[in-house]
Order: sequence, then structure tokens, then C-alpha cells
Amino acid sequence: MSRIITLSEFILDRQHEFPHATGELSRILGAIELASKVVSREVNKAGLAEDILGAMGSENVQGEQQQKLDVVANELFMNAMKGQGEVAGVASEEDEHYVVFETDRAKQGNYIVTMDPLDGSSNIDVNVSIGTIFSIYRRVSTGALKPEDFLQPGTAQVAAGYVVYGSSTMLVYTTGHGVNGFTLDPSIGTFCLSHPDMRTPEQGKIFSVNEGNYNDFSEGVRTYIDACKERRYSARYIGSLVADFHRNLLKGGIYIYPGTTKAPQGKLRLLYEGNPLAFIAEQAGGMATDGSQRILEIQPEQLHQRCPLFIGSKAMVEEAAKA
Ligand code: P6P
Repeated sequence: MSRIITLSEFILDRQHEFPHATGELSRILGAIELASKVVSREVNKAGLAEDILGAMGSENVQGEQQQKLDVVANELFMNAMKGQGEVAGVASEEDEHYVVFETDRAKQGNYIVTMDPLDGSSNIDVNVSIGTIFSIYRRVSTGALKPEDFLQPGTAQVAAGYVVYGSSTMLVYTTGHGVNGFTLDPSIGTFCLSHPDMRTPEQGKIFSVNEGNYNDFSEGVRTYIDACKERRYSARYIGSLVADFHRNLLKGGIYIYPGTTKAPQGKLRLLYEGNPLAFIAEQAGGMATDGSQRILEIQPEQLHQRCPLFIGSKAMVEEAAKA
């Protein structure tokens, strides 16, 4: 039996990959790991726990029905970030404005985090996999946090990752030196290295798109979808970005959430969905564009701005963009 490598051990082993490695980033990733374990426990008992399922009866900044677990997950990640002091503030899908941490230590923090604490949460009640997505940046301003600390292009990310709460709970992340996947062993409460140096196939045979919107897509997108069908590719779309992205990353495929006539910028958010997954896709040999430009090079103007997303196997993203 090969030696178990835990996430904590892996992070420390790779610390040398950072200039001026002082353990700050390791501590942030450690805090995300801890919060992910707690969210995994809550998600996995959701069907049984009293009063944890369903909608809160409130809406988030997106105007979307907040699920109770959305709020729980947001609080868990926020508290984890606040508690360890390297993070000065967090921009979350669940909060209209970025949250500034007021502890003395956090005020000295060199990093900010953007996150979608529980993406696809409307799937919780029907037991479909959901996920957490995060990006980590060094702050660029001095003194009090400013919008420019959060409105950095994706190329400035120092780390990014996602957690998929599925048949198993996996944490997948990159720091710009490849992509590695860790599976939670609930019997010991530890994420263990299960997918070292993940690479996504150059070409795949899976396409993930909500074809219910087909008639609102551009001619180019419709042409590409038709080509996928002509080639008898598999249509796989479960309405949960992290789960669709993770499957395509492993097997090869493309996920498309394009702009439509009604929503030219599509539905997904640049700061905490597009950028972190684009960083991972590129680090695994894949590609991510908005249909014309590299996601990571988009200069954000607003915290919750949307972007069309074409992401996955390089050859497929390139072809879709040319269609
Ligand atoms: P639609 C979930 O709300 C989400 O943000 C992604 O996880 C998912 O891929 C997409 O939206 C589903 O959106 O419009 O196809 O239902």
C-alpha cells in the first residue's frame, strides 16, 4: 500500500515553490481545508438534519433564493478565513460587498479571497453533487482594503481551487505549479492525495451545456453544439458547475455557459467561478475563454460581474470559439 500523503503534508512540502515562503499561503489553504471538512459533514447529513434543507426565504445579491446550506457554508468559510489572520478580506457570492476583517492580525493580512461557498446549492434537496470554488490573491493596496484588491485579473491569482461534495468529497487546487486532487477519507477526517499532477485530455467527447437555452444561443454556439451531436459526443449537464467541470477535467470535455440574447454575459461570475476554474483548467493543460478572450486576462470592473464561460479540453474550447 503506497504511503498516504495528506493535504497538510503536501502543502508544506510545496511551500518552497513560493517566493518569500513564510507559511502564509499554507495557513490559508489549511483554513479552507478545515472549513471544507465541516461543509462536507453538513452537506452529507443535509437530508437527515432538522431544518437544514430548503430555502431560507431570503435572496442573495444575485437575486437567487438562498438555501440554508448556502448561508451555513458562507459563515463557515468566512469564519475560517477570519480566524487565521493572513486574509484581510473576502468577496463572496453570498455578500453584496466584500467583507473586511477587523482583527488586528487580519488588518496586516497580505491576501484576499474570492469564493462561491456553495455553488449549485439548489441541487442539495435532490442529492446532486455541489461544490465550493475559491481564488486567493495577494492584496495590491496598502492601508484599508480597496476595491482594486478584489478587481484583479485572474492572471494575478496565487492559488485557486474547488471542493466537490459528491460520491466522495474532493479538494482540487493549484498554486501555478500544476493541479493536485485530494480525497477526504472520512474515517480519519483527512484529505489524502488521490489525483497527483492532474492533466485534462487535449480532446474529449463530452459537452456540457443547458440546451434548454439553445434557441437563445448565438449561431456559433448552436453550430458547435450541432457538431458535437453529429459526432455522437455525450451530453452531460447536471446543473452543478463544479461537478460538471470536475468530470470533464478528468475525462476530457467542454462546459459552456454562453451569453444569450437575454443575458449577453451569461450567468456565471468571473471573480469566483470563471477565474478560479480557468486557472485550474490551464494548469491542467486545458483552456478557458469567454468565447473570444482568455478568461484570466479579463480586467474585472465589478465584484459580481458575469462572464460567458467556455472551459475544458483545449481543442474543444478552441473549436467552440471559432464556430
Ligand atoms: P442553469 C448553479 O446555479 C450554477 O451556477 C452552476 O453551478 C450551474 O452549472 C449553472 O448555474 C446552471 O444554470 O441556467 O443551466 O440552470
